[in-house]
Amino acid sequence: MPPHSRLLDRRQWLTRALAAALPGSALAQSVNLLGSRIGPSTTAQTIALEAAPALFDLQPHATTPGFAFNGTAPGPVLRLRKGQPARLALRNALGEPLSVHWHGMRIDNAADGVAGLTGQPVTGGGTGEFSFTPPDYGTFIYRPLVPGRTAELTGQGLSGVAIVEDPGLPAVDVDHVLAISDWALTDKGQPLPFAPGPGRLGNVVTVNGVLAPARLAVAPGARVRLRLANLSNARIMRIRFEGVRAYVVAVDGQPTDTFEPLKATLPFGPGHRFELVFDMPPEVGSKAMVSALIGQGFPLAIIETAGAGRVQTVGRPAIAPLPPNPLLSESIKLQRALRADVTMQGAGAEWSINGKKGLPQSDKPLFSVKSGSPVVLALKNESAVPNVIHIHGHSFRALHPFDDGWEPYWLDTIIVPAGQTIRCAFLAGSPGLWLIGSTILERLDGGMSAFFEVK
Ligand SMILES: [Cu+2]
Repeated sequence: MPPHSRLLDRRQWLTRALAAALPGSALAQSVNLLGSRIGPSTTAQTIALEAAPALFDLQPHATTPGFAFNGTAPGPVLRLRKGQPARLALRNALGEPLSVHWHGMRIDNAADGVAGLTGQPVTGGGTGEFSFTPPDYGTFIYRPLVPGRTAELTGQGLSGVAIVEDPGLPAVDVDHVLAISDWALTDKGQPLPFAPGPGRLGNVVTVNGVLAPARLAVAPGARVRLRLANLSNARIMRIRFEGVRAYVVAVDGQPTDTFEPLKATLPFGPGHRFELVFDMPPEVGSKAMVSALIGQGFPLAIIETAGAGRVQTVGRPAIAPLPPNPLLSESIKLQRALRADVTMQGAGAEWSINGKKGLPQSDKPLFSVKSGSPVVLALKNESAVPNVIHIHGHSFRALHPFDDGWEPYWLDTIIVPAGQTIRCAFLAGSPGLWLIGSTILERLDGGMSAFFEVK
């Protein structure tokens, strides 16, 4: 086939994909679309996303201008299948370049969506097509990653949750996403100005695009799986579970041995995901609550038993772990690891790693390593505030401070307290240039990023 006609085919495919995913009128009406609710789930391996200006109803008697994927913020929950190629058709109806990064997914580097590092962004008014194959089950985040512009693009509403669906074992009665965002708004609902700084903390918290708390009615005795994702630009919170015994079954998308969090609380930085399973009490009107420990405690979600239906709880097995991910090695030969420091510094609007500003200025990798080789990074936070650091395309283990033991879960994002060092270990994944960057997006834009090369 001559290249000319192949190009036409690609264009035709893109148009068809967009037409299939968006009702005919949605493309034309995407401006002035009133809807802050999370979009309906899609299960297609062909994902059509349109990023466009939108209006949200986040406060009474006010509309908030922002940006939306397919008309909502967060965008639709994307449900993908493990090991099967997914195709993204992206229409960028904004006036500036846009990329889509699949936060936490260990996919090919070319699909990682770091503008200027792993590929080129889609220009304003343009379209692009990307394909990737998710290797792991789990809960992930999609959002723009355009160095210098990520904070504003995301803070205006562009982010969403992507789920790679597992077989649903052990079985639960309810599987529900809680996507948490915070918005910095005036009392008239207008976004406060975006400016470089240490991080934009919101004053309006939404869960799945509606004002917190989200309310969920389930059958008495229901076994519930909650998938929490922190989509906020900068908000590090502690979350607490009340009214039930909640067990963590996955951290940052990867299954873990189940554990009950200490004092029923978890640290929850931007970019983190947790999956929890718990059993609701058998009585009608019982409540469970997920709250953020902000101020006196702030309810994010209230789950209440209602209705005449009753789940069969007699003889039900205890809450058990998800099957482990066979692709993640249980042993990493630390003695043979390449070792490198990732030193975080900064304040105000100026942030750096190892004394250098990252993308788009930096052009040299921190280190180069062969695929499959062990790597140990010392994540050193020399700033006066906690930092949240994320390694693209890899899941890592946090090592114990005084020996080479490790925490019993995998992470792709970690909170490093001020003045502290946390070491982490992983096996270098697929070839390419992988970003290490702050998930406090104002710091990412302000220079807190670097990258390494896998050969
Ligand atoms: Cu990421």
